[in-house]
Parts: sequence; structure tokens; C-alpha cells
Amino acid sequence: MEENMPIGTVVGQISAKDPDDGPTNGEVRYKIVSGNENQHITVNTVNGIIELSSPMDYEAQRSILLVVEVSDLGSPALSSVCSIIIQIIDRNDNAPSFLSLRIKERVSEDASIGHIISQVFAIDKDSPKNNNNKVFYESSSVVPFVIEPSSGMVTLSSNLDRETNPR
Ligand SMILES: [Ca+2]
Ligand SMILES: [Ca+2]
Ligand SMILES: [Ca+2]
Repeated sequence: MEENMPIGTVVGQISAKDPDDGPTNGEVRYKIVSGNENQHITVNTVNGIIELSSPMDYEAQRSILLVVEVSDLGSPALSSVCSIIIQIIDRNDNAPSFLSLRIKERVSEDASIGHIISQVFAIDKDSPKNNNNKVFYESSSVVPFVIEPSSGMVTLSSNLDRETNPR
């Protein structure tokens, strides 16, 4: 199941068979007996439909363990349990963010083209699967620097002149 799915999304259905005859001995009821720590899931007592009761965040929790008990209505009731693991699939719901928003570097005006000025870093909390956390750098201002898209390395792209370009 993907993260951020709406409440009420049907995740699956459990079904158990009871070979006994009759309206009570053969009829079953489902109940979550353990797991489901953060109460994200409900299981319908009668039909075993597994539903989402609060949205999942992959970055906070990657799977849900459910232990479900099925019991008949006989007297005494007979039951068995089964465990279910629901894996959460990442969606690209986090934008990358820079580790520092302002970087100040001093560059000599006679630095040559290609001189390394700085390196910027950004992180993205999504999973590496599908490159959801892969970061590319791009500069949107007209400056005498270029930024290497994958490494974030900032280098000088034209000659500086303190008299025309004081900062
Ligand atoms: Ca998320
Ligand atoms: Ca995500
Ligand atoms: Ca992302």
C-alpha cells in the first residue's frame, strides 16, 4: 500500500473458512489481537475487510504488523490467529532541503575559471527507490558561477573583477 492513501482505503480482506455446519458453529468473526501499534488499520469483524483508519507516512513507518484472530460463534468458541504484514510504498512527497541556506565564501578576483568556490548539500527524506530522494542542483541567478548538478560543487565560470562585481 502506498503512503498518504485516504482513510477508508481497502488494503485487503482476510477470509477464513470453518467447515462446521450451522449458523453459529460455521460463522466466523475477525479481531485484531496485536500489532497495529499506531492504530492505522481496522478489520471488519464480520467480513474481514482490512481498511485504513488513518493515513500512513512512509518516512515515519514502513510496515504494519497485524495479528488477526478468527473465531467461530460456537460454544465454546474455537479460534486461530494469522499475522499479516502490510508494506508501505514510498511516494515522492518530500522536497529536498538545503543543509544551510546561506553560504558565504571569499574568492580572490584573480581566481581562475574552474576555481572551486563552495559545495552545497541538500537532503531529501524519501526512499532511494525510484530516485525519489535524488537531488539535482541548479542555479537560478545570473552569477559568474556554475553549479555541478549532481555534486553541488560551485565553480567559477568567468573572470571576476572586483570593480564591476564587488560581491
Ligand atoms: Ca511521507
Ligand atoms: Ca515519501
Ligand atoms: Ca523527494
